[in-house]
This record gives sequence, structure tokens and C-alpha cells, in this order.
Amino acid sequence: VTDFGINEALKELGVKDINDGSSTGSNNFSNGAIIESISPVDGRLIGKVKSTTREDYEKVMDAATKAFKTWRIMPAPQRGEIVRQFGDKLREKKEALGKLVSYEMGKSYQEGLGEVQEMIDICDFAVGLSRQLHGLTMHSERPGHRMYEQYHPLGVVGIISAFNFPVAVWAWNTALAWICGDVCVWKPSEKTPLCGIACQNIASEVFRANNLPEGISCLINGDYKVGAFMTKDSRIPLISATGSTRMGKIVAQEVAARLGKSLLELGGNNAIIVTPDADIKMTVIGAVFGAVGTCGQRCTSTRRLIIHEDIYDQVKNAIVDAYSQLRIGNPLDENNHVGPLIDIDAVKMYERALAQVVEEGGNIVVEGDVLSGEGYESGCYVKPAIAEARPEFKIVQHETFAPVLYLLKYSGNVENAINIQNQVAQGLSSAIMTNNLREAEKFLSVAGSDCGIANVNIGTSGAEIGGAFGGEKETGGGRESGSDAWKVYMRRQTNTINYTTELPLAQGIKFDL
Ligand code: UN1
Repeated sequence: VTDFGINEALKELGVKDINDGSSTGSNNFSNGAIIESISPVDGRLIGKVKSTTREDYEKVMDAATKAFKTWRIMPAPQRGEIVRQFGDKLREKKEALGKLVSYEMGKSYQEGLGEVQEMIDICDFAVGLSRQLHGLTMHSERPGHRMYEQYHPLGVVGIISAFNFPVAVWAWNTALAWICGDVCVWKPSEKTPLCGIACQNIASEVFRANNLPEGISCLINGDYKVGAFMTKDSRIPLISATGSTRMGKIVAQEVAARLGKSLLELGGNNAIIVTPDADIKMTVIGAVFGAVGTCGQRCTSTRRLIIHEDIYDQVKNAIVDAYSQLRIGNPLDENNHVGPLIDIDAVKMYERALAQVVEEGGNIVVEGDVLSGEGYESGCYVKPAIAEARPEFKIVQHETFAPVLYLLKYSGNVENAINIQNQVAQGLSSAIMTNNLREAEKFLSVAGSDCGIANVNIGTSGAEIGGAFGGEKETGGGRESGSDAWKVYMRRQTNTINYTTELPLAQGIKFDL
């Protein structure tokens, strides 16, 4: 029996012998209750970490606020150099970290590698950006005056991330926050604590090698109660949170109550519109990867296919056929396409969704199932399922974090499909498959998709880091990663300088003494 090199990987990442919860990586002050990391791949205990108590948290905040004083005065391009070194370390550890992601979270090894690649990409992006934190200059209305704006770091940025992208989402935030001059306190999901420790180890190594305080990157462990230390803490001007809409609503209110800023990246209910002018072969690849990739646990996963009635049967048959070829099993084995769900609770949600779609009048076209027997001992492996449904079904309105795909039929023109696509509370990712320019442009127009991401002839998942990532409505409105998302990690200051011996007032107001 091969362990797919997982032991070696754990050793390389410094998370091999964490079995009493004590040696939980550098700059981790945690001393609270034990959190066990159980792999959904084989049900084994990978390691234990300790959660962060209120007292521990104060120590973390102490280290972070102290580190900020050093970090903020370092010129941004020099901070970029540190992020460059961090990106290089990630290149060295790509295979090991990709494996840990796959083993602790359950996504395929290829997708684990892809996730680490996203980290590397955002580091490169951030290095360039470290010389481009541009503000504008303005012309003053007063003679002999100059006006400009500049961006300063915010301070301590709190990051709350989810199990499904246990390393990349942290990197999107930290790489940008660091070059902006912020320091970060990170609470990874309690379902993937070892990914957190592995990342923390890599970051600390870089900070130590450069004689920088490790408090630039801090780790806290635990569930939502530990997250609440941060959301309620006015020493943390920005909370960046990824997870469910339910969680986001709580975080948003707690942060807003103290007038802090929040960056929210919450649920999606992403659809692909398939028009009569679609390339069916491309549609199948995009839809199947979108629906079953990461076992349907991406926030960008494809949940709904909105198919024109003229090609409905053809598309349905092609997708059902593709599903019959899916291999489900150990995600470290590259012969498999689909790994397990994260845990038994997720399996129950999957089962409930399938029961509910039938209750509401849906028709199952690819049966779901919880797999058992050899290789499936963890109880987390399920068969990706497909159901024919109607847009108004409650379950279709709901984001089920599992590989359940709904087929919806539309007739008439593309506006009808766009209406269905926009009829849900979430607004993250969307796509249209068409070779018809008019349909594509309509979909991208002001009267088109209401999502933060709208694609033509590619699926809903797998966004590149160069664009701003996030969505509207119940997705939370935040934007992370590329474009000008960096601005949320900084505070803008408008400066007016008078280089004359007069003090004229703006708006021409006279005030003579
Ligand atoms: C997420 O699921 O939280 O676009 C992030 C994608 C990935 C990121 C997903 N690049 O699917």
C-alpha cells in the first residue's frame, strides 16, 4: 500500500509529529482545547493542534501590533522582496503542500497543486504591485497649493478562511496585505488546521531569514468563537472572511458594530447558460469540471445548468455520459477525478439535497450514493449526482456544498435564461456557452449577469488571480486577489500642501482678522 508520499510531505512541511498538539509551528501561542485533523481521504488522524484561548489571543495581538511598527516603515518594494522570497519557498514546497492540501481537505492532487500555484501567482502579482501602490495627484483650486493622495497600511488584518481552499485564499489576502504594509492574523478553518501550520512555518522561515519579526504573520486556531475574538476587536481595522453566507452575515454585523471594514467572500449558486449556439464538447468539459471539481466544494462550483430546450436532450445525454466515466476515490491517486467530501456533515447535506429535490418534484438523472467498502472507509466519498429541476425549487435557490448539479430548461431568447440565472440570492460566478456574439454581449451587458464574475465559453470555476475575485448580493460584495483589490488593505489619505505665505480658504470664503 502506497501512502502517495504523504509522510514525506508532512515531514517536509514540519507537521509530521503534531500528535499532542504541542509543537504547533512557530509563532503560534495556542494552548487551548485540542483540535484533531482527520483526513477525509482515509479517516486517519493526521495530527492535533491546540486552539487559541482568549489569553493566547492577547499574546498574538501583542506580537502582531509590535511587528506592524517595524513592517510599516519598510519601503513597499522591500516588502515586495520578502514576498518574492515567500513565493520562491512556495515553489520549493509546491508538491509537499499540494499533497497536504489534498490529504487534509480531500481535493485531487492536481487541484492541490493548482491551489499552491495560485499562491505563487499572487506572490508574483504582489511583488510587482509593491512598486505600484499609486495614488492620484489633483490640481488645487487655490494658488500655490498642491494636492495628492497616498495609501498607508491599515494595521492588523484579520483573515478567516474556509476549508475548501485551505491555503490559497490566505495567500490572496496575505500577499497583498504584506506588500501594503499590514500584518496578518489568520484563523484557518478548524477542519484544515495543519494546512494553516504548514503555511505559517513557510512564512516564518522567510521572516526569520530576513531578521524580521514573525508577528508579521500570526496564526490562531479554533472555531467561530475564536474568529469572534477578531471580529469584535477594534484593533483590527479589516476582517477578510471567506465562508458561508450565514457566517458572513454574523461577521459583517459584528465588524460593522464597531465600524470596521469587512471583505466578504461568501456563497455562490453559479450557473452556466447553454444556448443553441453552444459548442457542446466545450460545454461538457466546463460543466463537469465545474460541478465535480473539488467534489463540488468550490464557492465557484457549477450548481445549475440553464439549457435551451432545442438542445436540452443532447446536452443532458452528453453530460450524463461524461458522469459515467468519473472515477471516485483517493484524491492522491491521479487516476481518480473526484475525492471525498470534507466530512460526514457534508455527506448528510448532500443526501438531504438529493431527497429534497425529489420531494419538490425533481427528476434524478444520475443517482447519488454514499460509497462504502475498500478505499471508501472514511465514509466521505459520494457519487456526483444530477437532477432535472425547476428554477423556483427551494433547494435550487440554496447553495449545497456538494456535487449536485441541477438541469434547468429555458425556451425563447437568452433574456429568459439570464432571468433564471439572476433569480437566486447569490451573485458570485456565472457563464454562458455560445458562439453567438449577440447572446454573449447581452449576457455581459448591464442587463445581463448580475454576478461578480461573468465568463464566456469557459465554466464558472477556476478564476485566475489577476482579476478581482468576489461577488454581489449574498456573496457579500468583497473583492480579493487581482485588479485593484489591494486598495481595501490600505487607508487613503488626501494631502493638501500650501507653499505660499498666504492662507486662502477653499470655496473662496473670506475670513479676515
Ligand atoms: C473558493 O472556492 O473559495 O475560481 C475560491 C476558483 C478558484 C478559487 C475558488 N480560483 O475556482
